[in-house]
Amino acid sequence: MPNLARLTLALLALPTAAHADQLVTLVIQNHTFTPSSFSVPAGERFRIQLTSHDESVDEFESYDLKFEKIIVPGNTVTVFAGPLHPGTYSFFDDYHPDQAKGTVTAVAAKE
Ligand SMILES: [Cu+2]
Repeated sequence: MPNLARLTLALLALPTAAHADQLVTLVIQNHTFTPSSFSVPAGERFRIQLTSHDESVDEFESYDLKFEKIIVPGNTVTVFAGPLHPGTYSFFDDYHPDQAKGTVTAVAAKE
């Protein structure tokens, strides 16, 4: 087998997508996020799937994580975020920002 083909096969065998982006599931109800705080591994992309049990439209937003998404009652939306440096980042419902707030903490992997 030509070396190039052998190399290609070897690369294909590597676990390039060792794990899919971590999925975090949130609910918003009465303009309150549950959970309102969660952790993710630093340095990895992740997804946040938010389902609304509110009775009015919300806007799921984060300046820190750079997403902004309208969510209508009864719907589910997914946003992508990360990879993050270790630290705590905030998100909120831009239509009820004083009430609906949450944080994501990116935790460095142990060496
Ligand atoms: Cu709201």
